[in-house]
Formats: sequence, C-alpha cells, structure tokens
Amino acid sequence: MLKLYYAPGTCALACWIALEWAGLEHEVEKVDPHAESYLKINPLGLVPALDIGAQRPYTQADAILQYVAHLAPAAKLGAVSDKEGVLEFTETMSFLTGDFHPAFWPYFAPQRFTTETSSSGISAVKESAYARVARVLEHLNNLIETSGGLHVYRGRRSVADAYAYIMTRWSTPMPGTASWKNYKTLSQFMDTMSKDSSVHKVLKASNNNQ
Ligand SMILES: N[C@@H](CCC(=O)N[C@@H](CS)C(=O)NCC(=O)O)C(=O)O
Repeated sequence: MLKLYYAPGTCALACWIALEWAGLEHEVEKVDPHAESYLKINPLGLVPALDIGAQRPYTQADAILQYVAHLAPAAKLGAVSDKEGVLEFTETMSFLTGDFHPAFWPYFAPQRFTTETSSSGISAVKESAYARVARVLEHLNNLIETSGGLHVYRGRRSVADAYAYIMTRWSTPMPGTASWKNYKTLSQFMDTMSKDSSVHKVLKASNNNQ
C-alpha cells in the first residue's frame, strides 16, 4: 500500500488530496521532518515522502503528484496527452515547485537566508518574501483566469490544483498583494477548493492526526 509521510499545513497535503482524488488506497504518517527517524526516510529533512513498497521511499512533491496522476489515469489528474498539453502541464508543475514554493522560503525559514540574528534582521528577511509571493500569486491568478475554468491547468481538475491550493493558503496572513485575497479569480479558486470534500477531509484529518 502507498504510504505518505506528511506534516500539517505543508505541501505534503497536496499529495494526500491527490491520493484521495485518485481513489488510491493509501495510509499516512504524520512526521517531524527534522526528527532523526525521518531523516532515514528523507535525509534532506523535508516532506513529503511516499513509500511505494520499493527499496526506498520517494520524495519531491511534483514527482509524487505526477506519479499519483499516472497511477490513476481514469481520474484524469495529469496532463492531457498531446505534446503541447504535456509541455504545459510540466511547465505548470515546474512553476509551482520551482518558483511558487521557494517564494515562501524566506518567510518560513528566514534564519536560513541571513547571518543576522537580531529580531529586526530576521523580520526584514521575512518581509522580503512578500514581493516575490505577490509576483507568483499574480502569475497563478493569470494561469487560472486563462485556463478556461476555476482550475490551474486547462480548465480541468488536476494535481496542480491541489498543489496550488495548499501552497496558496500560506499567503493568508500576508499583507496586501502578498495575500491570495487580493486576487479575484484566485479567491474564487480558493473558495471552490475549500468546499471540495477531499480537501475538507484532508485538512481536518491532518490537523487531528496525532
Ligand atoms: N523540494 C521539496 C521541498 C519540500 C519542502 O520544502 N517541504 C517543506 C514543507 S512544505 C518542509 O518539509 N520543510 C521543512 C524544512 O524546511 O525544514 C519538494 O518539492 O517536495
């Protein structure tokens, strides 16, 4: 059986939502990404990781999400099959993993981006994330606006929706253009996603699981 390692609030929840959408049998384990025991699963100390019953668990949200989509073709959670569709899907997933996610790093782990230890120095690094977050939110808003429906990719549900939704939530407490609330289409997307039964189930279970 597939086993997902996650921590509450993290991008690993996107993989969990994708597993639910795909209708694949799975179990989950809540971990502390920095715990000694978890470093044996992912030496980088990052979630998600997925145990597929192979010699080692696999990591990287993008890879796991695309794997889940491949395992359940009937659920149509991945790329449409024409070449341009595949390119566009890969482009979308690369944007989410390579541009969107890193925009938040200075906010979540400011100490990694400065040698300053004063609280004002740390706050300055945190706040420096806002401009980049605004940029990627605006891009995501445009992607949804031009996709032909309230979805990130080609007007239809895909694992990219789950990934975008979970990460966009991180901007909720941010000011002005650094919050998803500032973007009309993105706000509609967030609203729709929050009403999805699998999203609801995962958010509830991930916060309650001990
Ligand atoms: N490249 C990895 C990054 C995963 C990642 O940054 N995960 C975050 C949660 S969203 C994490 O585990 N953070 C713990 C830390 O940075 O110490 C992926 O895309 O899966």
